[in-house]
Amino acid sequence: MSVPDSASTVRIPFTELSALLRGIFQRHGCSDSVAAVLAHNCASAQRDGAHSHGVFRVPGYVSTLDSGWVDGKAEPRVSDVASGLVSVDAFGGFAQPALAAARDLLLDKTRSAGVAALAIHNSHHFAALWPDVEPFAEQGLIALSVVNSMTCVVPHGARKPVFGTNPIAFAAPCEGQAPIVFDMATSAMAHGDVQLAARAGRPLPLGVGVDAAGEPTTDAQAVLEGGALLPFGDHKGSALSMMVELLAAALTGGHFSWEFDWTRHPGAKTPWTGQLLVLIDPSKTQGQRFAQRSRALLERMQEAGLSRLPGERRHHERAIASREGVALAAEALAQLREL
Ligand code: NDP
Ligand code: PYC
Repeated sequence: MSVPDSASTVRIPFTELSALLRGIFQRHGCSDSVAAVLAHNCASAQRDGAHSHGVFRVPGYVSTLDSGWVDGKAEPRVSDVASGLVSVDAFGGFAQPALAAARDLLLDKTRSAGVAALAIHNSHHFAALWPDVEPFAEQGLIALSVVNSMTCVVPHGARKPVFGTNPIAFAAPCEGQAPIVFDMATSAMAHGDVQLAARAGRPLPLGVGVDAAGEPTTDAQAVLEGGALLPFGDHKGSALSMMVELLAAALTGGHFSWEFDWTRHPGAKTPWTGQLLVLIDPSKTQGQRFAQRSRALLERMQEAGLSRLPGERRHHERAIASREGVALAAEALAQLREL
């Protein structure tokens, strides 16, 4: 499924896209509640122009569900393990329904203690991470989340892949505007974007990946077929990616990115790993002042010449989508309708 270009773009209402996706997930083995969560997540990514994790991912979800690698009907088990800690066993299902199941308890703990963490394990995350943090900042909280994925990133100074593309997402309230949100892979490029580049025959920038012989390459296909990605920012991104493995897998009880074997499930695409989410209630230290201080920082950055904030492009796309409908390629919509 391709990124829409202006020639082939169609627009449909968000609710219609969500309903279409929900039906697809149900048809391919998800319970109604899991299908609703995944559909909302995927439609939101498409709405915001987050193309590497919008409808482009649907064939991957479907082939994974059909392969039996993930349990679309798993019932997450939530455990209240400590005053500031909730643990969820996703039972081989998706991470987002596990987060949904723990949300109320996590919010109660954060509101009473000022800080709380959610450790999810035995879970599959195949999506953008910002939808997991943004809603908390809309409720006045600071949220930080990390998830590890499948081994395809060579640690800085090493020769073989160990890490996943391991994103970090952060969201914080800001007075008078949408929360400040960033969400970034710790690899030089998300795997999804390498797939999109390969599909479009676009070269990658140098420094993104290596081929099967470990040589630098700009050929996206060579990265996907036996090659590997590199961390962003050399040793610095590599250290962050290592941190994500420790927090999302070692701490939660999930698999490291290199630890699961999906070879007996042809079509499996979703990493079977773990996720950590930390919430902080800034009103406990700052009252209403945190959001004002966020605003002051942004204004200072803008006065210094900053023309674009992280998250700004998504909000721009979201505003257009709310007026005109969610954009997707005509052939992608046709493929969804077939599915
Ligand atoms: P990008 O490099 O596209 O963007 C990273 C962040 O930087 C975003 O918050 C983006 O905001 C912001 N940004 C981009 N360009 C600028 C700019 N010029 N000035 C200021 N801010 C900017 O993201 P990635 O390719 O690293 O990741 C894409 C997605 O892939 C993420 O959603 C991530 O969660 C997902 N992913 C998921 C994985 C999983 O295992 N589930 C694994 C790896 C990645 P904006 O959004 O507004 O463009
Ligand atoms: O784009 O790197 C990625 C990715 C991995 C798992 C889900 N998305």
